[in-house]
Amino acid sequence: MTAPNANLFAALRAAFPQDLDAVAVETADPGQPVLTYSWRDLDRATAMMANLLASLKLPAGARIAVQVEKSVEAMLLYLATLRAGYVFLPLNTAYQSAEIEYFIANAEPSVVVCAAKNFGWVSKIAFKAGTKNVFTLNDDRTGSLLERAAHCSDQHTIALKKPDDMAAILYTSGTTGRSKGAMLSHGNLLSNAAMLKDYWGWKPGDVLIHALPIFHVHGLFVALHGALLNGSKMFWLGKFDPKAVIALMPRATVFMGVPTLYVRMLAEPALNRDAVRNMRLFIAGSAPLLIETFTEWQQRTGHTILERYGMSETAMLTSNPYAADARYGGQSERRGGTVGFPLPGVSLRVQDDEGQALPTGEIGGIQVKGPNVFAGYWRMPEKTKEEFTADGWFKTGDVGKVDERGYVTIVGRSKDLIISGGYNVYPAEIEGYINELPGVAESALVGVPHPDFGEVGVAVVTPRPGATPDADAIIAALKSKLANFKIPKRCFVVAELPRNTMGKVQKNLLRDQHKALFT
Ligand code: MCA
Ligand code: AMP
Repeated sequence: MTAPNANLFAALRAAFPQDLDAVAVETADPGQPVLTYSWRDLDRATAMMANLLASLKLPAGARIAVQVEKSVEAMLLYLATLRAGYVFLPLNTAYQSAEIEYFIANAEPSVVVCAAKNFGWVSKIAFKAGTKNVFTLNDDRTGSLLERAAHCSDQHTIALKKPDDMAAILYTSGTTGRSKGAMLSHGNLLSNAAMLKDYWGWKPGDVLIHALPIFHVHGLFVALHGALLNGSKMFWLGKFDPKAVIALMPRATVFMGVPTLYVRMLAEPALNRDAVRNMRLFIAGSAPLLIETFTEWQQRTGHTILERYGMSETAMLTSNPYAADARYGGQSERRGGTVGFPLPGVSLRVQDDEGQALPTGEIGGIQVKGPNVFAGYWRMPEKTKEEFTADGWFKTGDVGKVDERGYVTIVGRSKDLIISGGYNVYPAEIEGYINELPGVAESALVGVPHPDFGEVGVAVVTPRPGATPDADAIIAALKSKLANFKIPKRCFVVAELPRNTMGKVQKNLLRDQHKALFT
């Protein structure tokens, strides 16, 4: 007997509702015309794009790197890449040329898709790296990708895939050195999506408000797969807008967002019990949800946000319960400040630095195992080895504990990482750029509390002897090199950085010193 097709798209396609003319996606950006796409449109458009990719005669496992503004067509390109059996490589639109150059050189994509306005510099980088095909795709349904796909057939047989075949590469930075590409398989993504469909109680009639970017796990996998696997309609926003999301709520049932989105909606007087009367579930993740936000949301709307925890390397790992969880004595409470229980199929343990398992309630490094955990980093076997224990558990770099009721709490990170508005900023990367600037001896980037983004980066810089580097000039210089969310929100030039007896910079002291800058 032949094995069933493990292509993730095959599972998503099988979940399309019987009525293919029903609305699958409705755009909802304020001030823009409303566009609707039926399930038939999704099927036909992904077939045409998949046929275009197939016509390029790409090698097996070819990477399709995509840096475009969020649009329904960009989402269809992701689905078409799965459908054609290639590997999707999404890139944040904020990345600038030095960042893109690294990703393209490292991943060696066969196809690069970018916005027409960036074609000049992106194609130069891509052609230099040996990429043969560069297409454009704009958020107004124009560009060479769609022009070429328009000539392709709308019939396409979904490419045959095995569970371990790679579906996507998501770049995630390391504590030292450059970004690593986490290789996620069809099996990783489908097992996670299918389990979440069940755990979060997706049901007929659910409607998702999709307001997250689609170049990271949260928007691309958790939200999108959730809706598609349930055959659910999506309201589609190219950019998050708190007023627009609140106005959509009476016609929707599910919303997912990073904490900043909840903070911004709470600032809107229109957010009240009447606005959320039809909503079934609010989910938060990607960064810690402050207990104040959790409580205020409960008071204003009567809804308890369900917080969950995941990573690019693993998709979702833990979640507060949606309903009574029989594995944990039927507990159903969504507890603020915790990230809930390990998801079904996911094993989680807490270890100390010596690799000893820690008892309930004790704080240590969180390690995980499960069908969702990635195979490794693209072309970095050594890095992959470092991140796994000898007995095969993935070291998350998050520090936490499991309480006697089974709830997991994240208390910190052993990795030097700042999460700002749901985006990751790796201090080592930013410090590297600052240290190269004229007049700079060394620098330290620390995360401090911020009312909107949760946490933001602040740079502390020392001058070279005789030099007087200017804080504003440092920020301005970084802006021309790095994605905007990575730019420190403030910069200080000081005589020296605090160090411990081992000579290591004491970032905790700097963090403490600047903790009230924005609050
Ligand atoms: C924008 N800015 C930021 C951020 N976003 N600064 C710090 N952190 C940010 N996240 C700055 C820009 O640099 C700019 O500054 C100014 O804000 C306005 O930029 P704009 O793009 O207009 O901002 P925005 O539209 O208001 O964006 C804020 C946002 C966005 C909507 C919160 O950051 C966002 O969509 N975040 C979600 C990220 C996400 O999906 N993460 C999931 C990762 P200037 O004017 O000075 O240039 S997946 C993940 O983490 C794991 C696996 C998981 O568990 O899900
Ligand atoms: P990424 O590199 O984008 O995959 O980010 C993954 C990291 O985001 C995790 O290792 C955590 O540090 C953090 N994270 C995700 N969800 C949560 C959450 N609910 N609470 C705290 N941290 C989170």
